[in-house]
Amino acid sequence: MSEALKRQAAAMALSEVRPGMRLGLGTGSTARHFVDLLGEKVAAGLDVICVPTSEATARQAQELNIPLSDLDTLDRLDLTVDGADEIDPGLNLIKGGGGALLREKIVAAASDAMVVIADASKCVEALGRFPLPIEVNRFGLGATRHAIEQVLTHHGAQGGLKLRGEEAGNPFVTDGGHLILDAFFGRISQPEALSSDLLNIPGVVQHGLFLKMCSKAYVATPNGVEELK
Ligand code: ABF
Repeated sequence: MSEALKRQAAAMALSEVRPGMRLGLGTGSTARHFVDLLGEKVAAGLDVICVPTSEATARQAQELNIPLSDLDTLDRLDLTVDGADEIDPGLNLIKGGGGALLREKIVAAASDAMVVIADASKCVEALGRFPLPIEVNRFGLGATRHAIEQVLTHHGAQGGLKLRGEEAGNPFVTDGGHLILDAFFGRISQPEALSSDLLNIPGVVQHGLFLKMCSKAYVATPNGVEELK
């Protein structure tokens, strides 16, 4: 999907931004368009304060002179705009392909509304085609991995578990200093149960299922941007 279409979805989300808003800024190539467009509005005088979901987004926002804060200073946000890896018909999401899922979830949970921007390739009938990212503490990795594998078996995962970056000999490390295990399901039939089973494992920091968190999605198609809610 072209960058131009992603930018159209980002522009639709931008139309929801009002002066004085406290915004969460997502991560990824689609969210990057939103931050770009927001930077133009800020340069033209729009007054907003933003919390970034990654160091990468923070750098981009700083270059654009977008005022930044954090969730120590602001305990609630009005709106978060972020991308996604998968969107189901109920607006449940898989996120974390970009490795920023923990901060993305903290920021989204602190927001009154979460708007997702994406291209149509992200829409699925059921979550799970995209490997589910699971952020884990480095300590006890082997034991955590074993416990996650048992959960995968219980939930009928069709594939295994891969430590992100392991094949390249360079494990991916998140902004929080954790590792990511990607779980290959094929189809997730009980996302709520899977979510709680994963969070019951002590070494699991967070996972990329965002259930009932997204209030609206702008999905770019070759025929225009569709609003889903
Ligand atoms: C973030 O960026 C992630 O949660 C998701 O993994 C990814 C989507 O990236 P893109 O917009 O580049 O497809 O939103």
